[in-house]
Amino acid sequence: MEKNAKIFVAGQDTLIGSAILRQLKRNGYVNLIGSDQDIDLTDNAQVKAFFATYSPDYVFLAAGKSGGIRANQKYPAELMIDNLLVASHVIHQSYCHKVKKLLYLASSCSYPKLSPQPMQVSSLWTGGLETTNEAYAVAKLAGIKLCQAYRQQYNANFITAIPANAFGLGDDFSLEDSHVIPALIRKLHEAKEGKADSVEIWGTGNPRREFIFADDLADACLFIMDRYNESQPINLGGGEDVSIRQLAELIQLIVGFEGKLYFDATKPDGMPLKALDASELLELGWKSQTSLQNAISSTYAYFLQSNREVAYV
Ligand code: GFB
Repeated sequence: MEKNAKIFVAGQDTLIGSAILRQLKRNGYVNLIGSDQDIDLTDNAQVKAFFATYSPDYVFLAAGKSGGIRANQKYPAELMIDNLLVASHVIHQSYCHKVKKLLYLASSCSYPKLSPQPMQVSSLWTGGLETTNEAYAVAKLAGIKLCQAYRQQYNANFITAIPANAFGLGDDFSLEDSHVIPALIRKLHEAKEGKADSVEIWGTGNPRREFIFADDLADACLFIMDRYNESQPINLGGGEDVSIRQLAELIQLIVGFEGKLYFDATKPDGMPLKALDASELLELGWKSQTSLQNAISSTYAYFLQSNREVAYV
């Protein structure tokens, strides 16, 4: 991407979209469009008008609602329709306005529940999905297929990527609907403040997940925007997987909560293991910069800072 290219990040208010925007600014991209726009990407007329006005050269498609395991169980229709609409509108308008290149971000839950691990792109579409997030995963798979279809029929350079479970600055720290890392940061912090004896962690603690810091993920997105041009998705990961128990203990240490962790096995575990085979990305020369421990510490610092700001309002 040329430094003065017109770049549109769809989903600037999302964890990943906001991290991509930060990374673009850090790397000297000056023509970032749409940052002051309040467009509803689920509304086709608004997306059409936006593309007609700004005609971006490059698009990062990191929009669409997402949530953790409970949010996926509670709002499958909302998550699915939002992601389908956003992807359809942005991908189609990118084609209509001859966008040079588009990167669509899918999700690791697009892989079949029982994929061989670490998950390879060849496992996509080979088996049943994890039921807790099936609706969202189908919408994400549709986004991948739509990009491939525009490439096949119109030769559009639309690429797709599958990130590991992302977390970081600007995350959603709600107790019920967020992903595990922000949820545990908040739970353990509040338990420390309230001098609680124990904290409840959902599930058995046995599932394993690979996580990626959103700022590292953003760096990988810019990296592949410059180097990757294939139809098949590319995995964005490369870290090690940890069990939810190990993760909870690490967050406990960082937060400084001295009570006990209680694992509630009546709550869902979700997929037993989600780790990505990122060898293609690593062979291209990308490496993540931030250790899990440092990334969680930064996210905790962000949480404390935003808590303070909320308290002063
Ligand atoms: O992050 P999470 O909601 O996403 O949960 P998934 C990961 C694991 O952490 C599950 C456990 O085994 C949860 O049961 N966990 C323990 C908790 N305590 C908590 C807690 O307080 N909150 C949360 N949220 N989890 C999501 C998908 O699955 O992954 C989405 O539902 C998306 O569709 C995302 O793809 C990347 O990894 O299980």
